[in-house]
Amino acid sequence: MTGYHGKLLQVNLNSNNISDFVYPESWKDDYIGGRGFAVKILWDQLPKGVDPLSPENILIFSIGPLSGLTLPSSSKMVVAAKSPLTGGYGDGNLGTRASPMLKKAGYDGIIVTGKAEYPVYLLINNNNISLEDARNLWGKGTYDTEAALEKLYGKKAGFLTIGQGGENLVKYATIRSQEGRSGGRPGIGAVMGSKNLKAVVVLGNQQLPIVDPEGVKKLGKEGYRTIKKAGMYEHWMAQGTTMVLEWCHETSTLPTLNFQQGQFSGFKNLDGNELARVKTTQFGCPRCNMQCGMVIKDEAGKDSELDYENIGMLGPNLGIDDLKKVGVLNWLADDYGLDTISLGSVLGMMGEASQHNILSEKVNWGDFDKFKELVTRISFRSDELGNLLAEGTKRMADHWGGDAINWAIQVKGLECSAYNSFSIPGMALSFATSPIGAHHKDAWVISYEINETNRDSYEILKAEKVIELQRIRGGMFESLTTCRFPWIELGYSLDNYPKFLHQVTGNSNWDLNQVFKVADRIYSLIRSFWVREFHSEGIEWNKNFDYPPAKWFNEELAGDGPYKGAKLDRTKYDQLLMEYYNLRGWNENGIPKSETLAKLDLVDVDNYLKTLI
Ligand code: PTT
Ligand code: SF4
Repeated sequence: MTGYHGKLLQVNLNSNNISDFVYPESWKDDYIGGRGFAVKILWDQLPKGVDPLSPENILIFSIGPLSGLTLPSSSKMVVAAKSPLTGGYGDGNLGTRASPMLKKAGYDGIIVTGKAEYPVYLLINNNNISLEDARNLWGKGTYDTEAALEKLYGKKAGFLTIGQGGENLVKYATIRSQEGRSGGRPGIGAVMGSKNLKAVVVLGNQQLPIVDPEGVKKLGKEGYRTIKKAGMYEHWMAQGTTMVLEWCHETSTLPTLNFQQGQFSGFKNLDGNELARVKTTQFGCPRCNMQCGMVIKDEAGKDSELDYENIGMLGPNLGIDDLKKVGVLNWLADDYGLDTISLGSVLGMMGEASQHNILSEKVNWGDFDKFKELVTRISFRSDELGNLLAEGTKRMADHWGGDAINWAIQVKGLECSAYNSFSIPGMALSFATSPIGAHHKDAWVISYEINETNRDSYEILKAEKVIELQRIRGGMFESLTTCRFPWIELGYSLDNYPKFLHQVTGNSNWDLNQVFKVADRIYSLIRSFWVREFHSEGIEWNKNFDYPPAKWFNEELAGDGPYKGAKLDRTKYDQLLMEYYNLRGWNENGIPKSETLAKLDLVDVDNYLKTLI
């Protein structure tokens, strides 16, 4: 009983071989779980230079020592692989019943390699593991797939599914779960599709490996009570993440018309107040009392679950000011299993290309019907345009050439989430140095930057804050693996997490500093993975990969508002980036230095990198 099962389930779809992967004891202290285990497996086991959509790629479902326990918002799971969108490390984090179920089934994760001869789903029922025929599910959306599996295995099972987007290898296809959650923005759903794996079903009822169950129960109960008593709890329960939309408009950071502008005249039709007015129900991930899944009846009569990112990217970014129409695009993305952020960015780029008259086929801002038609053409790659848009904004820019790179709002190929950062250098740095390509999840520094610093300055404290947040959010929460919302939204103290770790594992050495050292190890290993994979393509890693979207340097923020005309300064950004590297112990190309890797007990990784550079 050590807080872990000590093994991951290993499934080879080429041979149908199913076995246990017993990992070294040291991984628990060195990588904790979740993202930490995922990158360690990819570094150790993935042959370099593998095509992400080939059978050789490794698909990982990884939980952590706190996953699924009765403590606040614990039912998260990391899904990871080499990304088909970026060619580097890719992962996502979704709330799913598969997380507690996998723990109860006796595994700390699942490793999938190979490609099944025909579509299958993986069925895990404690120690009974099988691959089942999924040919009758192939071609179905995620809602119907989950409903069909639920009929067979009941509501208590955990489900992970892909839709037609994953089947057709759309490069930003995600994995979906429990009729509302979606994870794996950098195309982890496409990796699942490339393996002919339609779904994973998990059922378990074994005892959990906790050293001090009574202690966890007590601290967990206190946690739920603390969260309910938080001053913002009621407001959060009314609006969830959508409460930030109005703030983004006010601060000129709302992505509008493909990030050309930062304010949207129709924002009141889409903000948290409007959502609270029209929402029909709300739900949460298992083990959570914060229920941020806000559901509305969309224009087509479907139940559509909306978060801020979905609304920002499919509303203002496309010039659509009707929540029920946004709901339709969001529902389709959920059913096809596409990431709404990248989808909104791809559609926005199409809108901007049309604005510049470079295409024979056009879409006008606000043209809901046309955007809706494009979502389906993308999901099925049904024609030349749909096929191109399925590749993401970076490849669209390569294809169109000329100024198109200014319309691709991405870093390393992954599209930016819904925070327009023309005049926000710290947030730009956060997007640029996120370990999976542009995503706000590792360091949402924007509210600190706007509220507590000189907004458009390039002070070193911004680089420090980005790293602090990356350690907490990208390191701690992604490896534990629990939801970060109790802390970030309602102030649940970070100090609770090492306490839980101690109670679960029996290791009394855990404190925040120890956790942050693991976070730094994970970051440097992920960076080394990118360097290795790019090198295998003949590309030498350099600082240009850590630059925010070209638009924020090359154009000025348009539209209304006090920040009209703002843009980033390349020389100052460069200095901020160097300060970031310096603080991380990485060299001027953004590659971890030998002494840094030695301090993080990654000498083997250093030795390997020395053979490349
Ligand atoms: C996350 C990204 C986000 S982040 C959102 S809304 W957000 C979008 N949601 C999508 C969706 O829905 N459907 C869809 N088809 N595509 C979507 N793409 C977008 O995906 C998510 C919540 C949210 S809501 C956030 S911030 C927090 N993220 C956490 C995280 O990353 N780690 C962690 N330890 N805790 C977190 N808690 C919060 O979880 P990706 P989810 Mg998602 C419908 O996974 O790939 O990281 O993309 O996980 O279960 O849906 O919860 O304003
Ligand atoms: Fe899931 Fe939201 Fe709860 Fe986090 S706060 S666990 S995303 S319902």
